[in-house]
Amino acid sequence: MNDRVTLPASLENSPFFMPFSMNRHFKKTPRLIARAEGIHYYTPEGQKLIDGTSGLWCVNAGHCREKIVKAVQAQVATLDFAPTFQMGHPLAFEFAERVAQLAPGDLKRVFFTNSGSESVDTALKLALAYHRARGEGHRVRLIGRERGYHGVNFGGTAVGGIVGNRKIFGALVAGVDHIRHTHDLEKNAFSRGQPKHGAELADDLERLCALHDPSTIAAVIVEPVACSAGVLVPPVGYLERLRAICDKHGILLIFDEVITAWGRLGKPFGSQHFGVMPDLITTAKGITNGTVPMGAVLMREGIYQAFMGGPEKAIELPHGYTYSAHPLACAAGIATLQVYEEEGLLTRAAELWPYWEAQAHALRGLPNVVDIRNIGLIAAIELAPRAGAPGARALDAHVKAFERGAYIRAAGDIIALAPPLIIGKDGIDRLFAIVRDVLKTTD
Ligand code: PXG
Ligand code: PLP
Repeated sequence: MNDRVTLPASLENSPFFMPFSMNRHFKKTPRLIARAEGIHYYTPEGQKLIDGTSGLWCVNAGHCREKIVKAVQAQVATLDFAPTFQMGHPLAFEFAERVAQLAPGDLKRVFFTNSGSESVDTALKLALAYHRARGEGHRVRLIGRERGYHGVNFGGTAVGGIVGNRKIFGALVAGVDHIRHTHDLEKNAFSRGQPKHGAELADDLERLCALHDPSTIAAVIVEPVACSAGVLVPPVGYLERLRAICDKHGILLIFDEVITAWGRLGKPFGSQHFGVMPDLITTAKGITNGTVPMGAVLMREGIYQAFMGGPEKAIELPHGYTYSAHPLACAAGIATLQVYEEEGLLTRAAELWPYWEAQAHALRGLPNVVDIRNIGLIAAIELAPRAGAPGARALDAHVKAFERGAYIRAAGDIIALAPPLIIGKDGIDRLFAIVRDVLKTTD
């Protein structure tokens, strides 16, 4: 145990402004984590918790993996930081090569960022600049989807479709519109895998094309599975239809794979599971197993080449972050991909899928459960909200689960589960036993 972990007597007046948190409530009744190993977290008092959400959907290979820890330790003592603006360090090129090897189709060019939010804003800027470089600078509009989550920077907030994340931040970015979301409990409740109904919701993009004229639209961004808004799995045929409409109108399709990449759906990328190729992919989280912040944008060869036409002694893309391709992140990323490969983790969700699905759907019939849905190693349990108190029921379940030995996420009244891909049947049983017990006793 890390002997530097000291517990303050009280957090009530702590200066830490916690992200996406109920600060005052949490600081009165804190739930702290001091240590992690494999699929478990440990509280400062030593209580063991199953990590039911891979941290925040990022620790796909499980916690504190020796190979990754050692790679980062060695790197920090060798090259702590090096610029990648007009300079380079070998690991950046090596890591890009390894990411490209796993990337689908011809999405083999890699731009490094430090988070999913930065990946999203980078992809949106790339889309605009790409069209301009090809003489289609009139394509200025960006289309997102209701209930989409694309991080918290200005572009991502603007194309995002979770109302609570947008409404207090002013006018955001001009020229953004949204297609309808795909969630339809009346038709699709208790679907296993992709729901049957709703492919035609992709046609909502045609509505926006008719409204704005397609020649003004640069890109459409969607999550292949909308995870943050409560695991909205795309209906059968939906993503294919979105792809066809984008092709018809010359619109770039961006898949935000910040959660669906790195094995979560049983393939390296979610696009490969669905068999639908986007033009750009945003990724982060699992790219370094959550160890060191990093993100990346993958793009098709034609997009990269569109920037390479000018004079050689000119900066092709005036965009990048101080920490793009940070040496620690590259070291963590290379070791992470090795662990994924050695342990077959990028396809393991496909093997666990039937067992996972059966255990998830076995919760049907418990109090207040109005839907259960699943894909890959992801499941969501949607609860009916308490009258006048949306979110309260799932928050209670989150707190109760913590007390009983599991860390699970609540998004509104939806419980989301996505454990590390190293989990076994025994771990899945233990996780669902706790969730069952919690649901039985949550009024
Ligand atoms: N796009 C998608 C699809 C995401 O899921 C981001 C962008 C932003 O990534 P960063 O690294 O900037 O946070 C995300 C992040 C949750 C939860 O519990 C989900 C995310 C982050 C934190 C919590 O659903 N997704
Ligand atoms: N703000 C100022 C004043 C800066 O100098 C920089 C980077 O040089 C940034 C913001 C952007 O920081 P980052 O590159 O870490 O995103």
